[in-house]
Amino acid sequence: MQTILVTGGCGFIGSNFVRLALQQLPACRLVNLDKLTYAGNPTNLTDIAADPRYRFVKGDIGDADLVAALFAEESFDTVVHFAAESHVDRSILGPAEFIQTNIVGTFILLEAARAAWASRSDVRFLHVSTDEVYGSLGATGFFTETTPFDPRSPYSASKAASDHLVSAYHHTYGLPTLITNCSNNYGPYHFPEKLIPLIIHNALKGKELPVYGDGTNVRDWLYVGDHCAAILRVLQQGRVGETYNVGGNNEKQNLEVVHTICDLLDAKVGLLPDGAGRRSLIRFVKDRPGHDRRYAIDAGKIRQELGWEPSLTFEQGIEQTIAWYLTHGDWVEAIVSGAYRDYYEKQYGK
Ligand code: NAD
Ligand code: TDX
Repeated sequence: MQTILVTGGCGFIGSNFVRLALQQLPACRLVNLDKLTYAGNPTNLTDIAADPRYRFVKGDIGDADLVAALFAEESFDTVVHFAAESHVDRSILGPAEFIQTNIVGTFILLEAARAAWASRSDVRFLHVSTDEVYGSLGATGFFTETTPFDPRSPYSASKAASDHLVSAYHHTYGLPTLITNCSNNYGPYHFPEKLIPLIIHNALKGKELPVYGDGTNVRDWLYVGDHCAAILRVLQQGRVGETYNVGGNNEKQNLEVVHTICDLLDAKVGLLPDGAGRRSLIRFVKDRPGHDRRYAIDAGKIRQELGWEPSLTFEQGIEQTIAWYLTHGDWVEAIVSGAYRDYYEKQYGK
């Protein structure tokens, strides 16, 4: 039986992964270690919480004693490491937590795995990372696994540091590691501080839709379920010590994404009470400092070596995502009226 430690399983991607792993790996045991920061939400996993194969542990990956005790108690053979501070804007406002969780926390997990696993080769440590470590592209070109790191925000710098540590533990200690660097995800359970869920929520409420700069920055969008499937594929078939880029070949300018959401919502729920379409809510606001211009992933390696392909286009994925948010209004409301309320109201009004 495979015994998996998932870190950050109550977040956006982690919760989608936990659900998929329990479906796809019937014989696994899965322990979810999550600190439940503002971004961690146990209700993301209400449907599987009673599964006898699943255990939730509230705790910090930076707590070395707790992590070592969990390794001793559960005899993990697999780690899938999602836990991180993940929002670029927050890393600009206050980088300290990003350094602590993303760098020090990853180091503590690596140390625990090294101590518990000694020289075992039948184990895997999969580190989930981002394309942002590669920096910013101009109008052309793609990030490959050999693109030099050039992180520009405290968030991406902390993720780059953690990627380097994971790689170093493979080269120095022979730890059987895998790294995935993925482009922007979207889909169910996406925390409403990030562009797509924020725009959906504000557009439904008739609130302003903040677009940074001129809205021409480009992101390469991937449906979260496709990212989770890629992680499982890398876990099962990836070559130890390797990095795999994951992306959906869905480059869009931010303004295009916002227009698409506005138009779909107008069509699905009707125009605003004053008869205007939701594009009228768009406001161009002050740009993010150091805003990366364009991300675009070359996913040729994972496609050719492991046969992974995204299953949804952006057009299909955004339809499904909007449908999910329309039927999960309570989930968003609970977040924006709970502990997150002060931050949200300061930015977007009551
Ligand atoms: P998220 O912010 O939604 O979730 C992060 C989770 O980690 C939360 O449940 C939080 O409580 C938990 N956590 C934070 N600090 C912790 C700590 N010290 N100890 C234990 N748990 C802690 O993030 P996400 O968007 O789901 O991203 C997950 C991972 O995927 C991150 O490592 C991120 O860098 C990476 N990633 C994200 C994207 C994206 O588009 N969201 C793309 C590529 C890679
Ligand atoms: O209000 C907004 N207005 C706006 O124009 C917000 C929140 C964002 N933006 C822009 C900034 C980016 O160009 O939209 C784009 C997407 O922004 P975010 O949703 O904040 O994502 P990004 O900064 O690209 O990072 C995301 O993808 C890579 C995740 O948050 C990271 O964790 C992941 O590594």
